[in-house]
Amino acid sequence: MLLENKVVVVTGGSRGIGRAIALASAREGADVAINYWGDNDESYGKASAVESIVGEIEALGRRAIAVEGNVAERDTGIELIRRTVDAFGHVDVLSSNAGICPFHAFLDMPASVYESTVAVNLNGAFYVTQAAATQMKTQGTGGAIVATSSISALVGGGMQTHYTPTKAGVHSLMQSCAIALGPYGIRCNSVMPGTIATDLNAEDLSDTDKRAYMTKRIPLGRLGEPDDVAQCVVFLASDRARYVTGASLLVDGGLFVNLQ
Ligand code: RM4
Repeated sequence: MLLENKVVVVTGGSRGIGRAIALASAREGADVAINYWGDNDESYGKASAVESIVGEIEALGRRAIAVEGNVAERDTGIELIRRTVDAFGHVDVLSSNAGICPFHAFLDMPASVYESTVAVNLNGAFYVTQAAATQMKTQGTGGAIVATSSISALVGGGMQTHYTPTKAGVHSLMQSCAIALGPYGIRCNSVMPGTIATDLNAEDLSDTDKRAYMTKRIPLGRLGEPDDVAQCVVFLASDRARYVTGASLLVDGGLFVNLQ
């Protein structure tokens, strides 16, 4: 068990990649605190997405709490960590995963779309990382922070001019936090998912031509699944990566390197 008795905090943990990270962490022996925002629809049968993930984790014999809040607000991260410590006594791992990507053309993009994307993806990552690292420093036993950056930290998207800079920022945040937090034994790394089929891009990939184009560009021949990313997050969070900090791991099926 790679995360035996660890306490893992996952932002955006009720759906998509975050949900997979929460489940994978529980399967590896962790108790999990899940942040979610406005996810009350009954999208998983009778239960909401967050009730469903809490139930799945408890069915694995691990503990789970769900804390609602918009990570764009600084107090959300502070409250999330407080509630986690109240419930489980400590924090060992942060998966800073919450993110949005409302695809939009550049020239007519409203300020609200740009500003909300920056607020959630970059400001949110900064605030929740700060809150978790403060608790880890107080605990004095180190920790691991894994941020969900993206292939889009390295390449662009014509409909993602608001989004790609935030993912580059998250990547850079982890590099600087690795330096700032290394003295406390806190490791900071990022994963860079490629095109992973989730709610985030369901509408975009409902265009069958685009879905086929993206799939054709991927050397492994398929879009990614959330658990493909979650397994890499578990590795970076675990003691197997004990000497890895300031690093980033592409999880993209070879998409980034595939020019021809
Ligand atoms: C990723 C990449 C994918 C897109 C998601 C939303 O960074 O651009 O192609 O589907 O974002």
